[in-house]
Amino acid sequence: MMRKLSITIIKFAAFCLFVASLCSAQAAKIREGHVIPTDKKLSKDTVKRFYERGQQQTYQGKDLDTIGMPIGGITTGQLYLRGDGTLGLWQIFNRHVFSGYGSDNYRTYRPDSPVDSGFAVVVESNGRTIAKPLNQDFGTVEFTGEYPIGIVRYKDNNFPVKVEMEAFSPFIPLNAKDSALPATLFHITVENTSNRAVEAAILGWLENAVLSDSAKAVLAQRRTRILEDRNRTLIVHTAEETPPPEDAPSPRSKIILADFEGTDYGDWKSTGQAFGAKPALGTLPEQNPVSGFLGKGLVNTYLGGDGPHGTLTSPPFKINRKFIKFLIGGGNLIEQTCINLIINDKVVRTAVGKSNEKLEWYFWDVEEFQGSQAQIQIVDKASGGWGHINIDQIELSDEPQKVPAGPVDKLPDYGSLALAYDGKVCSSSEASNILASASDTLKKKLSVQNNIIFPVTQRRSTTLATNMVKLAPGARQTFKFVLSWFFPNHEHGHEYANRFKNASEVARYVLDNHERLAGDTRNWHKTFYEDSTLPRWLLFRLHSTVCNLATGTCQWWQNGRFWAWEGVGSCAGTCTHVWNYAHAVARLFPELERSAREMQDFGEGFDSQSGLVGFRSNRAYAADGQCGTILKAYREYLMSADNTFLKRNWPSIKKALEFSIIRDGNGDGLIEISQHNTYDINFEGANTFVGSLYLAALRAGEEMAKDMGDEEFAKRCRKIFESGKRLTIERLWDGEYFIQEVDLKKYPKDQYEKGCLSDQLFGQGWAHHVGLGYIYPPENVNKALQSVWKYNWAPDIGPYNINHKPERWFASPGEPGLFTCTWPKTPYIAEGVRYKNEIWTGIEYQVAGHMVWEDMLDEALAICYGIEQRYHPAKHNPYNEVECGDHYARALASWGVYTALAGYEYNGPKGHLGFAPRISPEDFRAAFTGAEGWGTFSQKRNGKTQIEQIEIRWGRLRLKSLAFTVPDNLRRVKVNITAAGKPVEVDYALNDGRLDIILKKELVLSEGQMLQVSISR
Ligand SMILES: [Ca+2]
Ligand SMILES: [Ca+2]
Ligand SMILES: [Ca+2]
Repeated sequence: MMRKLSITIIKFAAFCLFVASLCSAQAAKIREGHVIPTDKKLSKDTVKRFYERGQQQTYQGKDLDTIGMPIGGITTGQLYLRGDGTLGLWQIFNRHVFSGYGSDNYRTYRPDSPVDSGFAVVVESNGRTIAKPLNQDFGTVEFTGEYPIGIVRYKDNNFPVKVEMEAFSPFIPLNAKDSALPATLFHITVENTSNRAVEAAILGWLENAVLSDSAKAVLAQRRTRILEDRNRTLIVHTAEETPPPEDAPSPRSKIILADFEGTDYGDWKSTGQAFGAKPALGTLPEQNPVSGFLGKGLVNTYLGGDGPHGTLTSPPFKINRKFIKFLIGGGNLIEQTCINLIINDKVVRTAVGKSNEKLEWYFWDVEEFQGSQAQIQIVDKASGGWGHINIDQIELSDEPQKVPAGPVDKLPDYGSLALAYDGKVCSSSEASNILASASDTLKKKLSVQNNIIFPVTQRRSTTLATNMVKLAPGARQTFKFVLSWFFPNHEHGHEYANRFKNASEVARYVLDNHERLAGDTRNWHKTFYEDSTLPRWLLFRLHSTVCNLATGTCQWWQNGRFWAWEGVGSCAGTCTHVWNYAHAVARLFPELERSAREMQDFGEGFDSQSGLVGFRSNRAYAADGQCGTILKAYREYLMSADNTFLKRNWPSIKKALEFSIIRDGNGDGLIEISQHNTYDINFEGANTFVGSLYLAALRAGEEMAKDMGDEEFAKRCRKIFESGKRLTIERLWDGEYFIQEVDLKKYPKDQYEKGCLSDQLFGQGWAHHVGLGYIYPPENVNKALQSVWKYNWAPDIGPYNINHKPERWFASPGEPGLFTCTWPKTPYIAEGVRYKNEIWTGIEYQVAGHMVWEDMLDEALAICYGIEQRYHPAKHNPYNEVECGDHYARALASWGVYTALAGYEYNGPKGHLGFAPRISPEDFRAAFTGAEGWGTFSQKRNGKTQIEQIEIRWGRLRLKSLAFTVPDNLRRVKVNITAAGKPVEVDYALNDGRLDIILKKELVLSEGQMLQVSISR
């Protein structure tokens, strides 16, 4: 053993010498165990496929199961359109849903559907009426979804009509309010495919799910009405406190079923280890303080920590009161840390804790079970975080517990839900006849009654049946529905509650403005997907992550502040270092990002004394987040129509940059002290992960200082930047890529030292995105990115992950992916940077976007295609790129790839727009956004001329200057410009293939107008 070790040491020393001797040379020998092939096995055919324009994707069969496309308005909750056109998830009730830290998010499953709703097509043909629900059992079902628009097609050869359902929530870039409507539009088109006339109608139904989470803990009733106005019909669901019965008998005295004050559990039976032999006496060892229980004893399964499992079951007892009340605390894991009421071996009521050690009152309405024999079972089946439950004082009572739920109208899931049909419905008797034609299961749950009140513990759905429409063979008819919701009692309120008072108002707004809302949404879809020359799969992938805005990840508070988790319910506070990667929101809805800068980074999270930007709106420092905040502020300034945002925030931005300069210490442009960062660890010593962000931030600071007339600060930034740039090459360049300067003896944990970090040029990518150019010499940048590709991207992550297990799996063996960090040339550091062996789509997009700027197009597309393969619906929901939680914010980095492909540069306040397409520059077309409008840009080259066209499809675009690229061999060109058909006077200059054009007079292009630039030899 000793001998073997010393040989290893000698080998290691020799290896180190060898590496040292190569310190400025090219590729060193690749370490054994670094089983990432340098040959990426990309055949010519595969690469060709990356670039093909291709078709819109359509899925059917098993592939439909995983699909869950967010279909509600941005920041209004999370509602899925499932692959078969049914709705899923239904997280619109302000409940904090935590989708997990990531270990189990990358799994194959069908999203559930806790709320009953749906549509059915009704056909009368040959005197027979048949109602056929629009779901997976229809026959052939096909899903096509390019966010924000989902289309589901239904066909059955034995059925006389086919149906197409188009579903979306209005989504209009730069119009955040109309994109943040708590509503979904459905256009259901029925086409007669038979050769005889038929009559057709649509049934639409919706459960009253108001108080969906509180139902079992409050005394309330649900109310459903059917309203008709202006040729429209609405099902309106609400709820309210149950009025006290008028001549109610006085309550009987309560019965205490268990108070857990004894020295054992009495006649309750326990299994497993979690409950021990007797009730706990308060807090258990290593547990946070437990409170809220009565007397001295309680059930507390933190016995030996969260690990143990067990059950504790009461003897059978007779339910002889209207309510069962108890105190509950501990984990909120459904079916895992819970208390159940069991009747005839069935769980009829259940409750979980709130991940809180304080016990709180909870009650079940059990009036319907009076007279039954029942048992109570307390369950601990969990071992992870919050894997325990606390229970005390179980009582039978005729009165519900008033505290702590509070008034019904203040509950988070209090509000209203509506389903509106834009047209006349048939009478309730006709509707009943139609319902009679439905299957028994459908019939049983639907009602067409138009004014009902029922206890909140009951589940009821209400139905609208549209008037029957005659359809000749080949004829079609579209039925328009709006689903809307209004749940204002979010902890911070909803922006939408400033504009509406209930769900029916929302539905009416959507229908009143239908033409514009649907028109603008389809216009964006057409401009982005259909009118583009980019590969359709790539457009799908890069836009798909934008749907994260319409999930539990993102919120828009009533005070106007945009706020986000990292992933759904996971890690709070619009984390600065995670949002460093996210470009989509800033480009599509810049006002939301501006609010996050202004109200969080330079607002609640800002320490104006020191300039610290708390990275979760707190008072904690993250070095990458701090520098990234400067870059984001610069980007938000560039995406503004004028300089008012910068003017208001410049003192804070400057102060925040000075905070980083102080961390640099000697102003040499390298930050060496401890740097907490997005890998949830601290880097020690100079490195280009934080370093490149710092240098790019200094450049952004210089530009902003100049625009604010602060020449002195601009000069200071430039001086530090120049020094940092020089020293980085001197000290951190290893010949192939950038390394970290660190003493591993002093800091053995969490560092990467001579490893190859995929994010090593994060700040350089940023610099390109905001038009700051190179912060390091181009040849080093290019070589380093080549090395990231060579050493960190695997066509199959399996072999490497078998050697080096990841903390969490976000890719499976057989799938491609880019590792966070590897050690291709020096020994693997098992204790090195955290998450090193994981695959994060956010990093992949960050690197791919940067590769596009460096003209490494094949590599960039291979990385994106790898994500596309991993998120094929055969395996995973293509709309849900996971990391720490579902719909992870970092994935919004995809927009950086998109803007890079166009070589997009924009400065709103200065009226500057430029393009340098990196993909098919001879024939390129893509959508773009500005501060006040969006449209499509195209470039066509032939032998003699190059034509650029900028067409505004929405809003307006103010222009003072333009920039394009021409082929390298052109030295002199002639430029001709027209706007809306009229000539425009310009000055222009050509330098190294870049053509800069200055308009002699500012120009505003409005919707529908086009600017054309003809460049000829
Ligand atoms: Ca007790
Ligand atoms: Ca446990
Ligand atoms: Ca320094």
